[in-house]
Amino acid sequence: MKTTLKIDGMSCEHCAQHVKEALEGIGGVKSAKVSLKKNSADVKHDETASLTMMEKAVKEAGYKVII
Ligand SMILES: [Cu+2]
Repeated sequence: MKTTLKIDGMSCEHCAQHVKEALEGIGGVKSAKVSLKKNSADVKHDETASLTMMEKAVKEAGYKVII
């Protein structure tokens, strides 16, 4: 499965890296490709990783998922 998230609050590559690590720390997420330029994250995951979990992880890292 692949989910594209819109991320708010990223201002540099470190932010993008934080978001990537936060998303990849979720069980069920295989990889996360974060684009600072597009303010988005392409997340490859299985059915155990929910959108709610992704939102929570991004929020805990200090950023926001825009729905
Ligand atoms: Cu930053």
